[in-house]
Amino acid sequence: MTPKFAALAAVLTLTGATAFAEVDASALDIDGDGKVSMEEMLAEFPELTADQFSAVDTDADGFLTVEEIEAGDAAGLLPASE
Ligand SMILES: [Ca+2]
Ligand SMILES: [Ca+2]
Repeated sequence: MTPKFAALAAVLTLTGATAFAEVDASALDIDGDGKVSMEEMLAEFPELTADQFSAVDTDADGFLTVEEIEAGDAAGLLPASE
């Protein structure tokens, strides 16, 4: 690996870590019931559509868990947060 590619890899790793940390899923759970509703998601993601919510809600129970949000964020399913 050349120094140039090593630097690029370091930047990509850093960028990925930063993007992953952007969504603090536990902070989205406003009422503290352990899951995040569409209303709670809209407080952080005003641009979120019902289709996007459904795509992140992998078990289709109508609520998002921290795991679902983190997976959805990593997959680029969430819009930019405010
Ligand atoms: Ca909640
Ligand atoms: Ca769910």
